[in-house]
Amino acid sequence: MTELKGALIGCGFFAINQMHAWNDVEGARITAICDRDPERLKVVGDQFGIDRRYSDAEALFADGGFDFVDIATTAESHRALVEMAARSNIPVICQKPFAKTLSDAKAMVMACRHAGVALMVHENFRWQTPIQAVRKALDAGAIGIPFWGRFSFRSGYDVFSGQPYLAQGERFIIEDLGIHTIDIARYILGDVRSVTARTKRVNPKIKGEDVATILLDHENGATSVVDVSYATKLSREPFPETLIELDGSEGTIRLTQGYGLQVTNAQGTTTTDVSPKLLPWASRPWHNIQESVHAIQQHWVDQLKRGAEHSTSGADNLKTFALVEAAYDSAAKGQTIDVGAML
Ligand code: NAD
Ligand code: 89Y
Repeated sequence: MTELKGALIGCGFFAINQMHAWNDVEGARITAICDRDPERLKVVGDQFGIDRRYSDAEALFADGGFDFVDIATTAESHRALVEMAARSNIPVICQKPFAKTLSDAKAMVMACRHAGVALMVHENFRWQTPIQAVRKALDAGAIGIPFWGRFSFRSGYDVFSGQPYLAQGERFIIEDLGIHTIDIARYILGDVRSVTARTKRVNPKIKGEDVATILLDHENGATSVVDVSYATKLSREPFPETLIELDGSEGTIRLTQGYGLQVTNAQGTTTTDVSPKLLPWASRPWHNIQESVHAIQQHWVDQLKRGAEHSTSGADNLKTFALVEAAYDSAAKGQTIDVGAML
């Protein structure tokens, strides 16, 4: 198999996971890195033995010599960097949140489409082992046709120590975490027609909302609730588990805390352990997310080599991103938002 060469831009907190995963992915390796912060460039360059180091993305693209770029910076820089990749005809992976606004996100998809380069958003949560197991059970017809769902992420975990910028933005949980939960809802129950949301800030030390309750009307007639909180103190901390409840015409699925998958139908109830693997470089409780980083990056390489569309392509992610925008809009106006009109 020819090995693809990649460049990674943004050597911060989460990029460490991406770099570890690239070491394990078959068919690709990172040969150049870029960060405008010289300290981060040195830490990641030394840890992963990368000699080609750039402080400026324009200089990285000008030198070239790589087959794809993995953008692991925060959202403010995504549009400029994705457009740089498109101008250089380089296929591109971009971290979530894809952009600052839906119109930026649309422009980024268009730029890559016009350049004819692949664009995948690093929307990894749907690649988690437990989420894949739920999808598999549904596809096998275990509960017939689902008509209702709940996708729940409630935690009191301190995400601010590793990612201090999360405490500083006007927007927090929907844009940062709920975006994944909404994407899972779309992945499991399909695209969404309209959104109604309510938000709250409980933690006085942060700027944005840390609690959101979102009602989704799916195009197939199913209804789901996405509820997310970083203000929920529980006896057993579930971070970073997404819990799922699905009711279908022939039974129910429950993805419970501790990675148990319970399926109930006419045959009775089965409970399966769908825990993620603890990869050699991973650490609890992040291992669920870390395993999904490896899975999505392997998917990137496999689909790129086949010339096939990625599960979380830029075009697919516009539909998740629009739901995030719609949720904020709904909470601000106290109204239900028609999503079709936004896309
Ligand atoms: P971070 O601030 O720790 O790291 C970002 C790095 O990018 C910094 O080192 C910064 O110097 C560098 N950078 C920013 N703009 C640049 C530019 N124009 N050129 C070169 N370097 C630049 O942020 P983080 O916590 O690692 O988050 C990065 C992204 O990953 C965010 O969008 C975040 O939402 C996302 N994230 C995703 C997951 C997931 O599971 N998918 C988990 C955590 C974070
Ligand atoms: O940034 C977030 C993400 O994408 O997954 C969890 C997280 O690190 C904190 O909410």
